[in-house]
Amino acid sequence: MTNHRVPPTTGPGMQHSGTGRERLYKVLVIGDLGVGKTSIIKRYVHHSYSTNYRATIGVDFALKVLNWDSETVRLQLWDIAGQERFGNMTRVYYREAMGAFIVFDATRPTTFEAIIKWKEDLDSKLMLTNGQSIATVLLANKCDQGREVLTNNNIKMDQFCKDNGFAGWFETSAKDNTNINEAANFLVKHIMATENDILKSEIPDTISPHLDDTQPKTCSGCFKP
Ligand SMILES: Nc1nc2c(ncn2[C@@H]2O[C@H](COP(=O)(O)OP(=O)(O)OP(=O)(O)O)[C@@H](O)[C@H]2O)c(=O)[nH]1
Ligand SMILES: [Mg+2]
Repeated sequence: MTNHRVPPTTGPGMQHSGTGRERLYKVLVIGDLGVGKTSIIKRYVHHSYSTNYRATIGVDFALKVLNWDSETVRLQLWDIAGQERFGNMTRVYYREAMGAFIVFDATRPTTFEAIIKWKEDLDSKLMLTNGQSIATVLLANKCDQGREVLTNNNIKMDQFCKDNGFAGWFETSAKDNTNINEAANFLVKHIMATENDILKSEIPDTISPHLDDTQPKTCSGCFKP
């Protein structure tokens, strides 16, 4: 069965509860087939890992709740099947997302090449209200399988991120639980920064009236002859 169910979102941003501020962020997890998206989410949210591969069909969801200073941050993680890049549902899935992980398998160069295609797909279908792309972090997964040529040049990877609009990159392993919390915290920080930018850019221009005290005051509301 194709899973094209979409959970209700209350829209990105801040809500107030009795105990303090709450933030809800929709975060996309995208990348080619079998790179480990579902495994990363399972590790992050359910603290578990399995070697069995069951391809995600359509999209799956998970919720991670974080205590962030005195606030609660809810990450609604959208685990989008690798095969969806060739479908036409991504526009629907991307709607209202505030952040994204784009994942590749550090042992398979073709999945690294697909990163650009995923990023282009994302940027062409989703933009923040200030015209910027959403906070996006690159994950080089399966790093437990040895450091690969793909990522062993940190300077090159940093430059790749700069050139292609990624906030940063992490070598991760869902198997060994490497860098997953770190990458998520990094993404949340960048989402919060972009959220502040949006709020700033959305403050409407205010017009300050200059009252000229030398003019006689009239009352347009009273039609006195
Ligand atoms: N060695 C190793 N294997 C991993 C890691 N993460 C995932 N795998 C394995 O890679 C296979 C695919 O993982 P999934 O998480 O299902 O991949 P996916 O990206 O969700 O794939 P689709 O749902 O088809 O898009 C599974 O057999 C996992 O056990 C990792 O960090 N290290
Ligand atoms: Mg999956």
